[in-house]
Amino acid sequence: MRTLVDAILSQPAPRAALRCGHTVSTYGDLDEWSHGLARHLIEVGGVCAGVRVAMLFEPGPAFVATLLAIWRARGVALVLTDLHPPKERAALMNDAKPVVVLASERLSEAARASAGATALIVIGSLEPWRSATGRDGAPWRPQPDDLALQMYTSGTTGAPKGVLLRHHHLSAQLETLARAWGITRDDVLVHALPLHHIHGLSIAMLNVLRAGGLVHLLPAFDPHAVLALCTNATLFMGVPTMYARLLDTLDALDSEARAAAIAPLRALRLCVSGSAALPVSLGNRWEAYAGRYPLERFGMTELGVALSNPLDGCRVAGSVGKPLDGVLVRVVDDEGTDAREGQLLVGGPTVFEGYFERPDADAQSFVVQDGVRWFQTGDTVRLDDHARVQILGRTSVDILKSAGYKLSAIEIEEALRRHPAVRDAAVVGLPDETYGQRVAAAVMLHKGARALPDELASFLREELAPYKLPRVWRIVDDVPRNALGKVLKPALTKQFIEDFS
Ligand code: MLC
Ligand code: AMP
Repeated sequence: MRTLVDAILSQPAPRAALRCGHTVSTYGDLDEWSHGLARHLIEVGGVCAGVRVAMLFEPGPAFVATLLAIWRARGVALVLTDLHPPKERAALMNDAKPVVVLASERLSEAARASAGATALIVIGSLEPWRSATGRDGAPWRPQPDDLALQMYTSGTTGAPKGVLLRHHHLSAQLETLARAWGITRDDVLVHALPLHHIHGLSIAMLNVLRAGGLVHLLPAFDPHAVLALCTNATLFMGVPTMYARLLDTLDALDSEARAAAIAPLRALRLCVSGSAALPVSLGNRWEAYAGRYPLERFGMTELGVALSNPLDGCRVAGSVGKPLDGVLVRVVDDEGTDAREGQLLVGGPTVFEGYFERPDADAQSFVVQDGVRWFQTGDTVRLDDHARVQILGRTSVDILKSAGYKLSAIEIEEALRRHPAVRDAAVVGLPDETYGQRVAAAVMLHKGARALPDELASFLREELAPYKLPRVWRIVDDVPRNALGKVLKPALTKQFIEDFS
């Protein structure tokens, strides 16, 4: 089996792989930079198969060269982000215990703040790392069985869990996905997703690099920059919130500027939406401008993309389509019996290994039946008459999706309880057309204590990434509870919604 690294490094050296601003990097550049970096990681960093290596970079060639280098040294990449405050990054580092952290010059201080005693390698210019590879038979390639990624995802307990993906999982995920979406070396992707999640990292960026295409990497999502880059591109992939922002931007243009912005959108080969439900109204607005309803698909950190609407043929609004080739899917009711409506289970070669040092979470997440190891996704779905899947929501009220980010209500509540004035907190998601859900917090204070939402938000900013922060606050005496004192989240959500209407 060819790994992603084999696929990327087998592309013709002069071909353009990445464009960031005016800087273009070729596949040959990525090969030579990652070769030199891998040598250093092996010879100086002590990296070998299974060893964890953290990396903190902005989107750009150094990000990709470093990721390839970690993999060439057979290490396991832990992708960090500067969206996290130092505390949150340090918690991930404590869990994963990488032997070394690599960081860009700009983010080296941030990396140092969370690295503790872990060795730090700062990558300034890439040129000093360039090392001729003798491309044929160059050593330093990962094996399909090597662990490739430890990606953190929020769960129903407080702390995020490390999802373990081997190279053969990534290959299986991207081979079937590239076939389904017809990804080729002629593709040019406009990329504005964060790279510390599977959507931006693998489903979008690595998917196109594996095929030898070109990725326009933006430093962050900016609707005007995305629209400008769509000229001469073939692909765009985003979360529904990005589609909402792009549509609002188009709506705000005068008719001449709008017509100029729409023409390149209409020329795109494929626009994909995922990570959260695409509201049908948003899909329809997009279709009115861009000429085609976005291709909606369903994925997870644990398994890449599992279900997709077709590239050609009928895309059904509100449905995430059918399983990709090789992806096994079942829908089961509460008793585990096959049903038309119930929890989605996924099996087959794309399904991850398990959670890092979390046998409890593995035991809760997998069931083995008829020789298949089924992953219980925690998503409630319905099958239509054509075996297409519609996502109805999460089985747990404590998992939220806001702007495409999966959030744990428990993690946010635990962080709030660390504030000295807070006695208890309950976090829920309020339905929202642009964000999917808005995070809302009901906070109960200790007797005599005072704290304003702004102060609580500033406190949380030191604890959690900004995208996890509540946007709606209530200071309350108590929240609806059952006889055992457990918070009734649906009743609390209703209260919040009524307060707004
Ligand atoms: C931002 N804002 C929010 C918000 N995020 N309001 C409510 N809820 C949220 N979640 C508000 C801010 O307060 C601010 O308001 C304004 O929006 C701009 O904020 P911002 O921080 O500049 O937002 P922005 O950077 O533009 O972020 C929006 C985004 C980002 C969509 C670009 O959230 C994003 O990159 N999401 C992608 C997440 C992702 O990649 N998920 C994939 C997980 S993997 P004001 O009033 O100050 O203007 C996965 C598997 C799979 O799910 O299937 O793909
Ligand atoms: P993550 O853990 O961040 O990888 O998020 C995975 C979750 O995102 C899934 O379990 C779903 O709940 C959600 N998701 C992904 N794609 C879609 C989609 N197209 N529609 C609805 N939910 C989605």
